[in-house]
Amino acid sequence: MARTPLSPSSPFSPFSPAFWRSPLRGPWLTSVLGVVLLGGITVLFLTGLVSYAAYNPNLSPVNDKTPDKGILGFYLFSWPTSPHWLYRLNQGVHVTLGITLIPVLLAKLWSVVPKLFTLPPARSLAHALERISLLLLVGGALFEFVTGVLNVQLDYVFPGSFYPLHFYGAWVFFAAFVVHAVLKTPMALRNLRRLREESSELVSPNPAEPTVSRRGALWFVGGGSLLLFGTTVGQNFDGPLRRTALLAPHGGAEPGSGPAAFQINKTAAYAGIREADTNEEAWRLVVVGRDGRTARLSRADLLAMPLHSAALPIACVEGWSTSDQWWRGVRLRDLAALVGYDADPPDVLVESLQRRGAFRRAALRANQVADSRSLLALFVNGEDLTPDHGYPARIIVPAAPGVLNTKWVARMTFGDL
Ligand SMILES: Nc1nc2c(c(=O)[nH]1)N[C@H]1C(S)=C(S)[C@@H](COP(=O)(O)O)O[C@H]1N2
Ligand SMILES: [Mo]
Repeated sequence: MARTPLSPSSPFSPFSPAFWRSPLRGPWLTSVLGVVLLGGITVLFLTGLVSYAAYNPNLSPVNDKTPDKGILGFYLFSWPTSPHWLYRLNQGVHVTLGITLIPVLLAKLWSVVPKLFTLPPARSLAHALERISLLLLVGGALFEFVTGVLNVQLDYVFPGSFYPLHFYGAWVFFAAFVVHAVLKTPMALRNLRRLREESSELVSPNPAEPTVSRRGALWFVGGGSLLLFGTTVGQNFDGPLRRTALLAPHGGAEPGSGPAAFQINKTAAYAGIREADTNEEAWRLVVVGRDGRTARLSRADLLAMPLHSAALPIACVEGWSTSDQWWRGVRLRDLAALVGYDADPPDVLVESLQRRGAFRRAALRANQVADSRSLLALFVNGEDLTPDHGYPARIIVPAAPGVLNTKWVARMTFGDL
């Protein structure tokens, strides 16, 4: 055969094993990285499923961004309200771990990249099936990491469709991942225990001089992960620690100073909230209940109701969260009682007066309405809500994702959804 650069016998062709010269590649390195990913990706999948359940996706059609999820929604459960930091912890782990694993994923793909170029493409049916599953595995991994990072960094670049993409992608990816893990984990563990390199198609037949040891390479990957971790994890804390989150989104959205100095997602200006709509004269909260019973309440009316306090965080799907803030306002279940639901309050649909941007309404479950810490907050940390945090009134619910804590509330409709 002519030795054209692309023929497998030419050392200049990626289809030739001799083309891949790094002396680092081999079963040990691939196995170490694989075992780290085995644990890490399992945790990512589980925290991802849990996070999805936290949205109350079955409160259709308001919250549900994946209407055709079918049996993939089999596990959905009523998201609890305790412990109040549940979503904060879960989502913090999901996003921080996902970002931290990026160098490990890239190193793992690098360590096996020669296999991509194996010829012939399929030696047998079984081999063909294995390669297709690898396509789903690698494609799925890249897809999930890329959509996750884009969502965290760019805030819904795919209008309204991040949820179905990331949700279905997770199932495809994880199915391929399970197959791969079942097939490869026993061998990976053997490779780790033996430590000595056996012959393997991963080992270059034509290795270049090493410039770094395998352990050195591993330290390099670990160092990359540590760097990402260190520049991300701070977004889960207030104060100076948040400033260490160099990679976190909203790095520029300065929360300012004073009692309301905690992270802001969308500002009042962004959401098109005008003072003319929120001042004492203009703003009324409309509460609708049993048999259409309706109450129209000014902020003064709300202040005349029993006020309660709760220390609760804001925790966003993007992976940032605040520590507990002191919210003060009217209990959601007291509002339900006002319109005919004295005992056993039902679900509620909350609508914002916001006109701009994607977010307008969110639904809460009966168990969330019933919790005595679930408030229509009027104050935070001892002062009136600021416009950016939702003045005149916002929802705050324990353990719920931030997106359910509607700001600038205009209307609440109680009833089973
Ligand atoms: N009306 C309205 N409410 C909203 C939002 C919004 O864009 N508009 N963003 C939600 C999201 S995604 C989060 S994380 C929290 C953030 O609250 P904060 O800006 O007070 O920190 O508000 C929620 N409430
Ligand atoms: Mo959010």
